[in-house]
Amino acid sequence: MDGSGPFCFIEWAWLDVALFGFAFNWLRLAHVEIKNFRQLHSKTAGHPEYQITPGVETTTGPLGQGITNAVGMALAEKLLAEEFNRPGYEVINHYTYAFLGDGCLMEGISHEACSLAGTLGLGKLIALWDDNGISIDGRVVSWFAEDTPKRFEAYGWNVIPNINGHDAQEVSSAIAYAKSMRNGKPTLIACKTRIGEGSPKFADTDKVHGSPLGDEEIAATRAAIGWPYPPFEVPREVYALWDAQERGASAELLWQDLWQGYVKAFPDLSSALKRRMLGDLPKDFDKAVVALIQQTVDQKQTIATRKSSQNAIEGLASALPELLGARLT
Ligand SMILES: Cc1ncc(C[n+]2csc(CCOP(=O)(O)OP(=O)(O)O)c2C)c(N)n1
Ligand SMILES: [Mg+2]
Repeated sequence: MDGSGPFCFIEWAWLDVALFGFAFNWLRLAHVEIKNFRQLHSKTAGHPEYQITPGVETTTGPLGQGITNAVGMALAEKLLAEEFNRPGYEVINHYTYAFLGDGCLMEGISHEACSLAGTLGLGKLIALWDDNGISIDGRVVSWFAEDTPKRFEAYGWNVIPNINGHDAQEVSSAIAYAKSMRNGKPTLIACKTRIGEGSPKFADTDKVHGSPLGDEEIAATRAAIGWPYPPFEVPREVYALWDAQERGASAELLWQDLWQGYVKAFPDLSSALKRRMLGDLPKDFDKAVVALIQQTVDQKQTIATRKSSQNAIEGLASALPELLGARLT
């Protein structure tokens, strides 16, 4: 999950180099798409768009929206696992990861969502904060000075502070540690980074937030980080390192085996889960909705709109078990 839009180039790079296994290789992005970054109608837009780029499961871009979607996805995982898993059949069992920046943390919606994630104990949510102390308008200290680790601890999260975000091994160990805690809390990993790392003139400045570096500075950056390859050339070794086809295929085969057993052992549960994954409505959903509307019209109640909202949610929920909503009274 990309929290803040600007991160999405990481996603495009992953989708360019990664191979996941036979059923998921269609996710690979044609390398040429990378050249169309931030162009209208391209598959590599400046913010990820659902249904335009394979591998993008939701549209993000407004700051705070990515982490909030991630909370929703982690909640979905937890609810589905509780409802559908059976001893020996953990058919739902995955982590949700989110990247978020300073801008996401400033948005009010991130407070609401992250507070709820702590309250609900979404222990399989792992958020990586790009803790670079800078935003589009410069250093954040004069308008965003709160203690973010303390804020997340107060929500009931695990916090792993001071990780070097430029060190893949350190980040990977932090993720492994987050998974090992198993205390039912979501985890925030604070990844210290320098924006534009490697650019001699613009590193650690807001100038690299979104504007191109220019040819001269790009050449200087390549030299500074020791990257000898020409533009858009990805060395074979990188593709080889990101080739997870074997691991992906065997993980998928294992899951398919588990699923076949589950289908035999729990035919009703498995068909209900399959329907939800396909996004289909229950068989008699239309009839139930028409009956609910008719009943409401017949009752002609004079009630507060929040009460009618509650009635609608409760009425629909009995016909659509996956519906979530909040009672306000
Ligand atoms: C709700 C919302 N307001 C404004 C923007 C425009 N915007 C895009 S990125 C950004 C700054 C984000 O700063 P940060 O998360 O620190 O990213 P960094 O500069 O460190 O990459 C802003 C204001 C937006 N995408 N969404
Ligand atoms: Mg920042």
